[in-house]
Amino acid sequence: MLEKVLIANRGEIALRVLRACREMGIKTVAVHSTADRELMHVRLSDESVCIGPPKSTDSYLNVPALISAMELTNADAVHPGYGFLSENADFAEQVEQCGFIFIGPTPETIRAMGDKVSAIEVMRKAGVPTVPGSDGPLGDNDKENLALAEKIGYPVMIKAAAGGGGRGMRVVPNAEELLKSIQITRTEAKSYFGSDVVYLEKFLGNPRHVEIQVIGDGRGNAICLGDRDCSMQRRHQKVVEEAPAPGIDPEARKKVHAASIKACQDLKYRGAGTLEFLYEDGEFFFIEMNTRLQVEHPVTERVTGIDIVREQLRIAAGMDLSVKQEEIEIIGHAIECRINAEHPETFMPSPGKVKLFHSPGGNGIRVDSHLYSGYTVPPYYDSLIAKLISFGPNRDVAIGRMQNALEEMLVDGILTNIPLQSRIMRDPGFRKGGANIHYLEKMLKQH
Ligand code: MV4
Repeated sequence: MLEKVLIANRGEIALRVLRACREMGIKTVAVHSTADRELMHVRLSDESVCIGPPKSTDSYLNVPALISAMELTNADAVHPGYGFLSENADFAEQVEQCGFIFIGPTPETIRAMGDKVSAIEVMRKAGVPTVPGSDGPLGDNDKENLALAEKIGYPVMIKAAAGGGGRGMRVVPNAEELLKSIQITRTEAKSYFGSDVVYLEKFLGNPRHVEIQVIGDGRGNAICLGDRDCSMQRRHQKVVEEAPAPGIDPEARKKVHAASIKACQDLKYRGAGTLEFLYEDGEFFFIEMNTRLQVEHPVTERVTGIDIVREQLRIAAGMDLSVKQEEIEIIGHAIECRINAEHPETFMPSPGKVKLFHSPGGNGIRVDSHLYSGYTVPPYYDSLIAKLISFGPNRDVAIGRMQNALEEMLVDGILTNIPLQSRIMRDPGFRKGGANIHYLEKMLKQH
């Protein structure tokens, strides 16, 4: 097993990783900025290193500082959590070149999936269904591009190969707009990501965002832990996630799970990963792959009984996956509400001192949070302060338990989106299940 893991992250996910390490007898090193000395996981870790000033570019994204901290503390491995350097192939490469273990896929895999054009090609070759489109980068031949878009059918979308998560993309309603849109997206892509490579896809008007959790051992063995629905989002920020995705066509689901496993086997994928799909009219279309642990991993853990972080640590140590595909069963339903320190209506961040924190509980409730009474939420980082995860034998019970938990939870001193989450749990469109990616933003406009 690994002896000592450095946790290159902060907040709830740093605490989540620390808990898994401690359970497994692995020593932990916390790294933190000067604004994060009071973090819960810093108190609980075996050692801690201050890696820089509050700004994340100077601390949590500071590669030399992180590698120095690994050397200083004699850590074996680094867990990047999500965000920050978690999908940075150059970081993973430097970690390995310095003789340490990166807890995640190889730098080559991270790089291949970071380029959306190459990710789509890899998946298509493995038999994963993709969105009809250019099947490669767009060239500079206007006639060919017009012919391609005509064949695919408008509206189409132009996306940056180096983009993702909603940045560097544009909907094109008709042929008149195509060439101009390609140019604009290229220019934006060049300035945002340093690459002007773009590709084209058919635009899906009302899809759901359904993603599939996979884990590979890096030697060609891979398992699928089922799917999650993350359609409840605002401005590309997920608000509620659930597992399994409700109301999915069983045949389509079986096929896409099998294809996702096959892709991970072909890739010799190492670690935890998520294949993102759009789901519309009973069909799945792959769009991107995330090569990291995701915020919403607990809903999958709850319905499978598998500890995903434990699997990540085992795989990093060269061990086998702890379960076979035949042993994996999806039981019941889990929902996650992201609790943010923000105004429930304006979404303005609301950092500050938490005068009182009371965590909810009861049957089927999990709370992943680094909050405690007296903690000050700093203004420099994302506003996620807790994840409330409810479980039940079915979706209705999970919703009922979530409603109780939202009412029990107390966070005094700062504003939170708890009232918004309660409103979502009461909303008939959410309660029906299967709302699409536009539902929440439309719901918010009504009020
Ligand atoms: C799309 C799409 C419709 N058609 N691709 C947005 C984030 C990035 N991961 C991909 N995104 C989309 N790609 C095609 N061909 C609509 C979106 C999209 C979206 C996707 C998932 C979750 C929320 C979204 C919100 C707006 C647009």
